[in-house]
Amino acid sequence: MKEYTTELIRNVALVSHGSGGKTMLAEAFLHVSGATTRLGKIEDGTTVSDFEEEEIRRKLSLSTTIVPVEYKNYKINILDTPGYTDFVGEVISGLRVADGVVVLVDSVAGMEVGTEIAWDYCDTFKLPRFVVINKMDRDNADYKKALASVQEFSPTRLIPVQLPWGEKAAFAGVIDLITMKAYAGDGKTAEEIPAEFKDAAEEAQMALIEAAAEGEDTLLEKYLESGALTPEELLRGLRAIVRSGAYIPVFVAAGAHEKGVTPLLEAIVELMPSPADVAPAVAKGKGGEEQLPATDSGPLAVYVWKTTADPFVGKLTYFRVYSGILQGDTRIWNNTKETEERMASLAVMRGKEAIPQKVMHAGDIGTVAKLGATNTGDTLCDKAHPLTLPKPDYPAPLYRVAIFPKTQADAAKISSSLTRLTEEDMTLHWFPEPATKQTVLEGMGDQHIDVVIRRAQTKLQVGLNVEEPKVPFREGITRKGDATYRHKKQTGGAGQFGEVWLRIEPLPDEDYEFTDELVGMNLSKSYLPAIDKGIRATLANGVIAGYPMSNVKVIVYDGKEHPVDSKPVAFEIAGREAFKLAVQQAGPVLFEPIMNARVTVQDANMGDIISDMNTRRGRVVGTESDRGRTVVVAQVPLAEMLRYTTILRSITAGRGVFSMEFDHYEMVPTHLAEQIIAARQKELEKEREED
Ligand SMILES: Nc1nc2c(ncn2[C@@H]2O[C@H](COP(=O)(O)OP(=O)(O)OP(=O)(O)O)[C@@H](O)[C@H]2O)c(=O)[nH]1
Ligand SMILES: [Mg+2]
Repeated sequence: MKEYTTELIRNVALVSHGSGGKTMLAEAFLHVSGATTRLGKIEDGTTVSDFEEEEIRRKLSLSTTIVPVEYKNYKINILDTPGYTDFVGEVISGLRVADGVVVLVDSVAGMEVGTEIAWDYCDTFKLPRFVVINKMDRDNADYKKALASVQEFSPTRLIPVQLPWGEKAAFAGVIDLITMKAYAGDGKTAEEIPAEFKDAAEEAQMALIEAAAEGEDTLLEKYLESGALTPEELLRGLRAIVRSGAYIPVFVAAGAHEKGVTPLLEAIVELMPSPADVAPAVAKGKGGEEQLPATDSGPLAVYVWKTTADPFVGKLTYFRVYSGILQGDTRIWNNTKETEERMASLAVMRGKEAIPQKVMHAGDIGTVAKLGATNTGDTLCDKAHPLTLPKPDYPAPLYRVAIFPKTQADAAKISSSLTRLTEEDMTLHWFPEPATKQTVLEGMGDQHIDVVIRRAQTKLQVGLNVEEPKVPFREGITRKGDATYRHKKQTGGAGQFGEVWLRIEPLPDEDYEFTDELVGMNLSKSYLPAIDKGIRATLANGVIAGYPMSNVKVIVYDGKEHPVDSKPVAFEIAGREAFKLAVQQAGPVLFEPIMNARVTVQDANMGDIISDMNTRRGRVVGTESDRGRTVVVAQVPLAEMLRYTTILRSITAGRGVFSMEFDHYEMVPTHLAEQIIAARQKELEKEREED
């Protein structure tokens, strides 16, 4: 592959709802540009972009793949993102390094929820975008209806730059309103617009010229005076309104049949910005913020947007050079990890194929193998000029499972494997949950977790089982309690003796406080640490249901000791038992995590969502309206939300999305708490029998 300088590079992400045809469009780009001799198929598992075993098995994309397309003198780095909402983290990572986006809209389904989510992220990253009404060959294709559904959603005006040349089986290609030519099939050659489309094309071109004239004051003046623009002026104006985000141009295609594909490539190089045309990246440097225009002469600033682990290749780091020029086989400074890395040789990936590169210019996207410490989100730079590029926000996890190793050998590898997997995937998290003594894995949905478990098996050779996780309840008290306990044991020679008198009270703002009000000589203060230790151990393991207890203040106010038999261990036991007795008097309760949830659905589903929330002990705090959708805001116990991704999918036929984050702990209603305590007591009994 040639070396491409900044102006000749385009970084363009493809986004849409699942199955919008992104991977096939990328495949068609490669084929028409001559990079491949055969057009792969999703059904045969032969596309360049969906090369991972799991992608082939499921016939859909699971991660963002990079597909460089060489067209004319340009290189278009296509970022093919997954559409299934569980993998939204990959979309965010892809958009982070894109300068423009092609949004695919199915000609039958129109705007869909996955498209809406991706659209909102394009707004977050302020990316100029194209809309492509795709799959125009489908039986029920309806260009006008699909376009209207996008316009209804988009606050930005849409402007067609092409018209479909027929529809459904009669879809022959595209009629281009810039050149006023028709392009049949893959669109490599231009021809006259067929007579029956002439009037429609002329009318549509007027609208296009009017929009393009807004791009520049001089163009607007000329348009107002003469009512026309030359093709060059039209293009110039169009470029301005697309890059500024004033308008979104609309195209048509049938990617899988390669129809409309060349005109689309042409539009990408003509209208989408090069890395040099976008606002400079802003990095944190030693002296504050630094603006980094994409030039080879700037300070080196490289952002890592993706990392993969492969049993054969090892670790592969995907980066974008924001500023400066990157050479292979050198040393580089990882400013995030504050460590130097040895860079092996550089490559450009085309799906799974690595194409070696000597250098990468500012703005380009490439890979390097076998970096030790570097992970997704890190910045690589010159040690003498340390810089940190910002990492995007990823959504909080929505779905959690408890993880168990399949075998003893798997148990030994579990934490290192989970750490590796979570380093690769910014929406995946794991942690040991002390409250339930389970290993928890959190992600965006059941499919996400399922894919991760399979990757653990195939890539890291670690077998994992998954179970519904326990809820991390907490124990607490509601009023004061008071108790005394005497521990006395006489076995042969030395005995044990310790007696503790204590009070406990609720402590709203702190987990635990231990004090004393000892006066006189009944109990020496030197035994207090032992008492404290006994109570702390009990707090960790809980008193009523086996969950950790918190928000308790303990006041030891008296006790008794024995000149010979008193020793710390005796007070540890006495403290523990006195504490347990006090808890029983102090109105012990269970607390549960309450989440703030935002559920976004079509207006028609609002009633169902609210009544379902009521059955989940949720409190609807309010509703907001957002472009034809309703956002239901609720506070709801985590215990009721463990499988909400699936529930929501079934209530809304896949058209709803939600987000949630932990907010606070609240008391579990008595009747439920009783059930949980009884279940835990049974479990404990069983454990005791097994021991
Ligand atoms: N009729 C028709 N079918 C298409 C077209 N493009 C893709 N398809 C089919 O639609 C399905 C999904 O295509 P993909 O290219 O995998 O879509 P995608 O957007 O990459 O899907 P995800 O990766 O799951 O988000 C496959 O069965 C394709 O064969 C098209 O232009 N016309
Ligand atoms: Mg795909």
